[in-house]
Amino acid sequence: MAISVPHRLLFIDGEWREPIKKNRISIINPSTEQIIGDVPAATAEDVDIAVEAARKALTRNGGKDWAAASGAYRAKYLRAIAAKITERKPQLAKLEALDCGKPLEEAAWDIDDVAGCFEYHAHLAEALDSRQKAPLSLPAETFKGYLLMEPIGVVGLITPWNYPLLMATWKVAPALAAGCAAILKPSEVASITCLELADICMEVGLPPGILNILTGSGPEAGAPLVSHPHVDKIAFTGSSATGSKIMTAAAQLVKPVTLELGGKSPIVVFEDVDLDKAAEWTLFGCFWTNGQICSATSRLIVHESIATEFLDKLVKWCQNIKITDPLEEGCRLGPVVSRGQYEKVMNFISTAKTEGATILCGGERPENLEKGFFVKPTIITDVKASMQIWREEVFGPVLCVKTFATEEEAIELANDTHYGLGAAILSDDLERCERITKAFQCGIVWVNCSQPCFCQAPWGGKKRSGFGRELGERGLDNYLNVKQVTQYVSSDPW
Ligand code: TXE
Repeated sequence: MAISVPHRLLFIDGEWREPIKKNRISIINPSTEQIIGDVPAATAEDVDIAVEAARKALTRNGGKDWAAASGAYRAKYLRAIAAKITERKPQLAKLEALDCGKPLEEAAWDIDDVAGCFEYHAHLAEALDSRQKAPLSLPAETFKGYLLMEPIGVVGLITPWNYPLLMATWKVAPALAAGCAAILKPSEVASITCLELADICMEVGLPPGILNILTGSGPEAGAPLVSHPHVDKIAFTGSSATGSKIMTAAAQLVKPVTLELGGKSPIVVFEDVDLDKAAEWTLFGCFWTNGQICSATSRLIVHESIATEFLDKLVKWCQNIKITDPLEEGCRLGPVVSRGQYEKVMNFISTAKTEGATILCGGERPENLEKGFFVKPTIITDVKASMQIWREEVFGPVLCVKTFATEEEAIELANDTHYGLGAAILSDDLERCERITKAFQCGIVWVNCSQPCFCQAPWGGKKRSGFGRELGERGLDNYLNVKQVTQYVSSDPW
């Protein structure tokens, strides 16, 4: 089925609105380099209008329409959105594949995850009702204490391009479940499906102003959202550099932020593994979504006794990965998202060569593809821990490799990074896995796998990978103000 990009406007106060400055941003298909449509470009004026709409939505009817309604009431909307997402999965998956270049099959998994995430947060919204007035056990009989879980208010959600609709959902679903009103600012690089979410919200009759979606650039639409005095919290996923800017701007207003930033996650492979299974997880862990995952396990740390055999296997498998247009049957690896990202990845590879590393395979565009931002899966060896390729996030299909002799050495290599998002260990010795799990300095550990992600499990990192957790009950709590109430219950004077 041929697919066209719907012409959309900004989604503000439950309706489509032309951006005040009437500008639009072109969408480029990364496989063909052709312009396939455009999205509206919001500016500070549109942000003001959306924030005003969100504030009104929270207080409408004394708050009873949303913020002060029961979690069960809000859950109905979350479930209705989930059902519509599932109904529109074929269209949404194709748009996602077109926009950001991921294979259609992967885009379809993402859409399933989006529906699952809304569904899961419907449960959390219902469970929130039973968390209201949770009694506190106070050490004085003359006092009674309890907790009220209140929405934090109007939230600004700023998201990246690698999982456009899924990353938006990780923030929108808990914000709505908690009773907040939100302004979503997706990445200007890929935001088509986020505007389709707006269309779905209209279809299910979400109260106006509860979710507003402003496409546009970081400086023009993202920055005014962060520094808006009536936005109570910012949740951000993106680069560490932008995360740092957002934290600085938010600090001026002492505004809470959660930051899910970059990574350079290790995968440690011991000599006792089944090499085929380990190779599969290693390739999946680094090349899924074309390596454009914050948690990509892009530093392979392999035991020296199996390194040659293991790398031979990885290289052979890499050579058989089908690289083509993401909408083509059997595509396993599409293009990276944009020309800018393509040039960034190629620069990393050429710097690695200049610094003395060896390109074991890949390192170039596929010979048969003239157009598109394609990069062959690349494995780099003879890497030193001081090299840029070992230290910085590439965000492309590039795996770099070091070997180790002892467990201590493996842990030291794994932790020798400014980042701390994920880490994987592959070994048959489960006691060793447990020891190393504790030693890893990060927020997510995969044992005998890499990348599986469930919305029940809290997601986030430490060090320069950011702070705060998304998903799970902890993720919901980011959007809540926990109000403690202490009541004097004795008839005696105090
Ligand atoms: O990211 P940005 P970009 C990494 C990856 C990639 C690099 C650059 O290494 O190569 O970041 O990608 C908005 N105030 N990741 O430029 O700038 C922006 O519009 C407010 C890792 O796309 O971090 C977008 O919506 N908002 C990452 C969002 O921030 C601002 C996923 C992310 O953009 C802003 C993507 C500002 N001043 C890229 N400037 C991950 N952790 O998953 C930009 N934005």
